[in-house]
Amino acid sequence: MNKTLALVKPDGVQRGLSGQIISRIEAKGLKIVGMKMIRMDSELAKSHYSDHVEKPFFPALMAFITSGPIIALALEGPNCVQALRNLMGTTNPIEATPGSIRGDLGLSVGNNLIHGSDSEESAVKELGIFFKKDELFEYKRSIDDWIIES
Ligand code: D4T
Repeated sequence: MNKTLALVKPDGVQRGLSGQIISRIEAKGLKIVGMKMIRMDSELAKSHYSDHVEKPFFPALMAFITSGPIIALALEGPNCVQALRNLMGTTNPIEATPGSIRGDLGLSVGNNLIHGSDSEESAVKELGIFFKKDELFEYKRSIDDWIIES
């Protein structure tokens, strides 16, 4: 089964929205197979956002993402990369569809609450950055047969 990475960003933790964000992920049917709170240091942040090094917003992004703890989640489910991206809404919360996490809870592109891997390739790379093998769990939920078509 495919996996993806979600991060509740520092604004989500500071605003007390972690529970609500994780709850939406669970309600969608995605299975949490790893979860931890960490504070990203600049080395981890640079590695995670290496594609954005040249962007004008990179310094602000570094300051923001390292400003406080985040919650990293490893998620599993069919088409989970796309499922999570749809649940999150577009990058700018003002443009994000109401009903999505960013559309309902955010106002600023720099404080957009949640990260989700943008492709299966990124998911593999990012899960490797945030989780060791023994921090990921394999288990069956009794509700899976009601969520996942066989
Ligand atoms: P992440 O990577 O955090 O899941 O966000 P997205 O995949 O939706 O968006 P992204 O990679 O283009 O941007 C990464 C991160 O940078 C912030 N950002 C982005 C910003 O502060 N100003 C900007 O103009 C853009 C485009 C928000 C997300």
